[in-house]
Amino acid sequence: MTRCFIGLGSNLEDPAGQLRSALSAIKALPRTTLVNCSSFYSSAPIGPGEQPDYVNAVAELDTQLEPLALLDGLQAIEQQHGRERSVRWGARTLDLDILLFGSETIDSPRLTVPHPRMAERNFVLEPLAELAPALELPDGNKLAVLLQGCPPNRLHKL
Ligand code: A4P
Ligand code: MG
Repeated sequence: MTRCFIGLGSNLEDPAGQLRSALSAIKALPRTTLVNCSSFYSSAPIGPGEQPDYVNAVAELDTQLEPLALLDGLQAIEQQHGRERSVRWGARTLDLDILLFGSETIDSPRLTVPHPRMAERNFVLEPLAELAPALELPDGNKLAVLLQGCPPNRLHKL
């Protein structure tokens, strides 16, 4: 079993509903147990153009899946939720990112773990700190320290 953290984000078509539905789908992934989920947060969009605010959360799970099999499962859930990939960082019905996969560091064409931009995003770090306040990243950085250095971004708990 590997303990993983997944970032959930949506800013289209009932974002909180998208996250609730995604959590049910994550629960149903094979060889995977949903352990916990953070509160839902509203956050200002990072990305091009005018976009609605996001709803973000982090889920904690235990899985026996290999990292790429987990990514396949998460991408299938994104597709089931009408995810269209056009503009990078554009508005989306559902984004599921593997933030951490145990203490592994992965650098492959389809998967980079830890998620390369998590350390500068309070909409990732804040919900993660709710679940695992004493967490350290594989490079030894402490979550609490990263959070202090993170730019603020109109984040509030829903
Ligand atoms: N990929 C590589 N590493 C990972 C990983 N750790 N987890 C690859 C998931 N996928 C990973 O992702 C593109 C490719 O990244 C995938 O095919 C996968 O093989 P995508 O979901 O198609 O595209 P994307 O999400 O638009 O791109 P990217 O660069 O992953 O964006 P981010 O960094 O996820 O940012 N603002 C707020 N407030 N809240 C948000 O949640 N999210 C984004 C997306 C931008 N602005 C936001 C938010
Ligand atoms: Mg993504």
